[in-house]
Amino acid sequence: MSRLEQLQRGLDSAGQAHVLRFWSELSEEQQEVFLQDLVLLDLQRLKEHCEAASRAAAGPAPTLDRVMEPVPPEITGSVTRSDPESLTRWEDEGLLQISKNRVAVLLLAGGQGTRLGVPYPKGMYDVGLPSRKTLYQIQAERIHKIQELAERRHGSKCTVPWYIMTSEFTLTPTQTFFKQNNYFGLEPSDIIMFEQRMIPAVTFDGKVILEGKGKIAMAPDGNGGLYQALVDHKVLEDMKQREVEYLHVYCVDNILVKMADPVFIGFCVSRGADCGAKVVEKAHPAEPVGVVCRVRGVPQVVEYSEIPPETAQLRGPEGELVYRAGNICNHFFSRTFLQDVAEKFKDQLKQHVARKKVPFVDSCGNQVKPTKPNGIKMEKFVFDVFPFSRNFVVFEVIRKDEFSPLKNTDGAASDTPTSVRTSLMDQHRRWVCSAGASLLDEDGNIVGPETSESSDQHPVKCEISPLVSYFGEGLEQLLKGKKLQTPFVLDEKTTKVLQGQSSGDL
Ligand code: UD2
Repeated sequence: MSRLEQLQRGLDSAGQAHVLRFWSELSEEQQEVFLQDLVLLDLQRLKEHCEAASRAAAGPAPTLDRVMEPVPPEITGSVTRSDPESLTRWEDEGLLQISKNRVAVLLLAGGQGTRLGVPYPKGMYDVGLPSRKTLYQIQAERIHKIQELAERRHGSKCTVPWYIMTSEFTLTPTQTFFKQNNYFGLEPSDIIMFEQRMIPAVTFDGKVILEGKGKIAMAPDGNGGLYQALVDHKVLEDMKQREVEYLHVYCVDNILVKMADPVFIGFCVSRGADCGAKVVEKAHPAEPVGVVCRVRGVPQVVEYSEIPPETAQLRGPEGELVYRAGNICNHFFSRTFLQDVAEKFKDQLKQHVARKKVPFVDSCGNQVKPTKPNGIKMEKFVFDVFPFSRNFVVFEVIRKDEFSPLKNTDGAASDTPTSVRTSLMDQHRRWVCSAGASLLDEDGNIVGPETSESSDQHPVKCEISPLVSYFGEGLEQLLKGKKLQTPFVLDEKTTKVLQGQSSGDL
C-alpha cells in the first residue's frame, strides 16, 4: 500500500476523509508538502480530538458558580496588607535564591496575538516609549538588573536562565530578533527557546478545517501546552542540570512584569509553596482576567470566558467583588512540582473550547473568511495545574505597579499600546518623585504631583532604563533634589552624567 493509500484509510477511519478532497488539484510539490504534514498526525489522537471538540461544542458550558468560593485569606499574601519587615524578608529570600542560581524565568510566547493584530510576535512590539524599547528588550534588561542586585546583595555572580516557549508562528522570528539584537547582552546559552505543539482547528461537527486545499488550519494548543512542551524538549532536565529549583512563569504582554520578582519568589519559598499565582484586584466584573478561587475545595482559575456574568458581578458586604482575585498570568512553580505534572498530570488537563473565526476553503475550493465563529480551537490553560498543587499560595500585588497588559490596538477601551506606555511612564514618574526629584515641562513648570496619573493623551514623558533601576531602587542617590527636564530618560549614559554632578539640573 502506498503512503497515500495508508493515509486515506487512516483519515477515513478517523472520520476525516474530506482532508484529501482537493488532492488531485494539488501540484506534485504541494502534494509532497501536504503529505509530510499529514504523516506527522497521530490519527487516533486526531479522532479523539475531533470527537472531543464536537462534544464540547454541543454540550452546555459547565456551571461552576455553585461550587466556587473565593481563596481563603490564610493562603494569601499581599503587598498592601503586609508590614515592611515581611516584604523585606521575602525580598531577601528571593534574592538569596536568585544568587544561588536557583531561579529561572519562563516566558509564554506562543500566542498569535490576534487582538493586537501584528504579523510578528508581541514581544517584538515597540510601544512607543521615548527609548523605543520593545517588550523583549525591557524584559531582558530586567533580567540583567535582577542578576546584578542579587549578586550585589549576596556577593556571588549568578544567572537567571530565560526559558521562552514559542510556537510555529513565533519561534523563527523570535530567534532572529534575539540574534539581531545580540541577545540584549545576555549569554545566548542562558536563553532557551522551545516550541509548543499545534493542533487542528475543527468545525462544530468535528471535522478538521482546511485552511487551503493542501493545508490544515492549525493553532497552538494554548499556554497550557507548556507541560507537554517541557517534556518534548527535555526542558526540566535542562533546569535540573542548571540546579534551578524555582520558576517564575509570565505572559509576554505585561509591560510592568517584575522578572524573577524576588518578593513573590521569596514569599512562595518561605511558605514552602509548590505553586503560586500573583493577582491584582479586578478592576470591574467584566475585566478579561481569570479569577483565582477554589472550585470544590481546590485552587483553580476560572477564566473570564467561562465565568457566568452574574457570578462575576457578586459583591460582598462592603461592595467589593466576591471574586476579585484577578489572575495576571504570573505564576510560581517549583521544579519538583513541574516534574510531577509532567509525569502524572499533564494528560489530565482540561481542554477549553474557543469558538473562533477560522478562514477555510469551502467544498468548491473557494477561500472563505468567515464573519462569525465557524470553528473550535481547543486550548489548554497554564493555570489548570493548580488543582494538583499540594501547597498553593496567592500573592496580591498593586495593579499600577505590576500589571498593564498589551492586548488591543489603539482605539480600544483598554490594554493598548498607549495605555501600557502611559502606565510605565507614570510608574517611572512616581519613582523619580519619591526619590526626591522634580520633573519640569517645556515651560519650566513642575509637572503634576507624584500621585496623580497622567492622561493617556498627554503622559509625562519619563522613562528609566531597567539597567539603572529594577523597581525604583537606587534612584535617591542619583536624583534627590534635582530638577529634571521632560522628556526625561534615565539610562546608563545619563546616569554617568548624573554621577559626575553633585547637584543641579539635567
Ligand atoms: C491570560 C490569562 C488570563 C489573564 C490575562 C491577563 C490564561 C489562559 N489566561 O488571558 O486569566 O491572566 O492573561 O493578561 O493564561 N500563549 C502561548 N501559547 C498559546 C496561547 C497563548 O504561549 O497557545 C501565551 C501568549 O503568548 C501570552 C499568554 O500565553 O503570553 C497569555 O495569552 P493571551 O494573551 O491570549 O491570554 P489572555 O489575555 O486571554
